[in-house]
Amino acid sequence: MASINYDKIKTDAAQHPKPQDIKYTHGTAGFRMKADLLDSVVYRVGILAGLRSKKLDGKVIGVMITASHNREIDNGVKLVDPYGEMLHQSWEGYAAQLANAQTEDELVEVIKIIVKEFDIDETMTSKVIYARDTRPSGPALVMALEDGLRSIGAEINDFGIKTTPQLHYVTCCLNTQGTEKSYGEPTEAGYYKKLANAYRRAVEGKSRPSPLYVDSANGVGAIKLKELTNYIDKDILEVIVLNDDIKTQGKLNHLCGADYVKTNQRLPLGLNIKAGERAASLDGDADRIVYYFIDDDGTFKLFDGDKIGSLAGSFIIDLVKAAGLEGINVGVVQTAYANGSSTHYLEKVMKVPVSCVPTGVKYLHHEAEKFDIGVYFEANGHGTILFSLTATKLIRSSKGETPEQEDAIERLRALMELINQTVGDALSDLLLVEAILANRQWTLKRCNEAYKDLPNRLVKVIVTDRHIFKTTNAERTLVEPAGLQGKIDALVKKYKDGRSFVRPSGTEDVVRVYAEAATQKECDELAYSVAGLVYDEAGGTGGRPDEFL
Ligand code: 16G
Ligand code: MG
Repeated sequence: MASINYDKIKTDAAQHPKPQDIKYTHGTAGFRMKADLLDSVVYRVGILAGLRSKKLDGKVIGVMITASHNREIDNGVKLVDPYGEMLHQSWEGYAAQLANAQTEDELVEVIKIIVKEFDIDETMTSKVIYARDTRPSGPALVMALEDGLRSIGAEINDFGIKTTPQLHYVTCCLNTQGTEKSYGEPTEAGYYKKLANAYRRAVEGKSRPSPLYVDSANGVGAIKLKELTNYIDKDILEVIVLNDDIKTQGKLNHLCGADYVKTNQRLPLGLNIKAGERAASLDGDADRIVYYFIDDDGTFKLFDGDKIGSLAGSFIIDLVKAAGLEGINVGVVQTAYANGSSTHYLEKVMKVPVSCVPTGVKYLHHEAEKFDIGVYFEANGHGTILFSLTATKLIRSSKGETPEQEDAIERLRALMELINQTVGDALSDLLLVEAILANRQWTLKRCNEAYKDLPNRLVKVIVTDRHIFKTTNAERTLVEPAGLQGKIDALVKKYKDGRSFVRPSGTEDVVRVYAEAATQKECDELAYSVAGLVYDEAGGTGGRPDEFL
């Protein structure tokens, strides 16, 4: 392989000029903003992916073009590291520098700095696989990405329209082929077969739960979920896919999808379930899922990521015990958004260790890796379960002494295959929840009785500069603006079971305020008082969020 051709980069980059006066930030999940501002960023991310692959001895790097649950006019781009993890943090700053280099000369300078900083062998091969969701801006951004990849001389592999977790899956498969960590067949069909076979094994001998209605946010999840269900016999799972219009412009995530349902705590448009029925919503790139049902009295009941995580955690713990594998330690990882009741239930009732980390998959994933089996779920519905290599080998090789033990071990083996361990995956998580319902022979309403959520409220505040907000203690305490936390604490003290925290969003230009308290009224009061405080004291713009005061 030849060295990097900097002249070619200069010429190519001129086709993707950086707009003036825009400062790009690498947020929680890569770059995300209005799609028409992303051309130069995506081109440069192509170069970055090539460099990252070179640094990792030619391992395959993934690039996903999506803006998840954001509006349809937004888009985004993020890198996937070789085993499906998010881009290593040490590279995020350089990603931003690349995106912000104003001229072609500056861009080349930054590339040279990266090469030097990471001691990259320029002649090393680089391999990149990429995919996109169904957004109308996707194809043009893919072309910009391909230009960037060609500029750096990467071997390219277009994986087409996929869910984000499918890209994580295939990246991991490509990099583990033929090793003891071999993750599966590196194709879309391989993904479906792996999940479908595992589901069949996980529910062996159990009767089918009632049909599941799925709101797929009019996004990529609709086509991929239908595909997946083609691999699973109707006798063991019946899924009715709704909000599957990926053609009509403006429908993606509009009044539907996991984020809408979680935030508004109500049914999405296009889905009318009756008492006793259950449904789930995916987000725009199908890496989040929340469940819900209509109670006998007609009320909407949300079964969010905390509930899913708690259900999965308790099911796994029971299986580990039933399998006679008590040596395996199970832990749960949450963020500050986890409902206080879920943390209480896990720690005090299930007696599971619970860690709290900052928002974002990169933090949750790494913390979960510290356990033999680490369950991580964000309240918003993003989550998965990680099995360490030791736990995997033990579960694979164990022989039960009784038929009951053998059965539990076999179910654990099936779950290990069923769960997409590379990242939270709405389709895999859907099968996980359905498998638990089938095994327990419980309704979702019965699962929901494990604990009762504390009323909670999330409020957005628009401020002049969200970057002045600095947090610590897994985002539960504000360090800056100085003095604000003390005032928040004073408000929280007034409410029974009150809790509130403030953090800058990593994906939107807003500050988020979360609050919970004993009753919905008190919780709303607390949330809006804190939001008002932030607005007044930290540069609020565009209307004070004081609807409830
Ligand atoms: C991104 C994160 C998700 C997080 C959310 C928070 C990844 C892959 N995704 O979607 O984990 O919950 O951002 O958004 O890390 P916020 O910072 O705007 O609240
Ligand atoms: Mg998403």
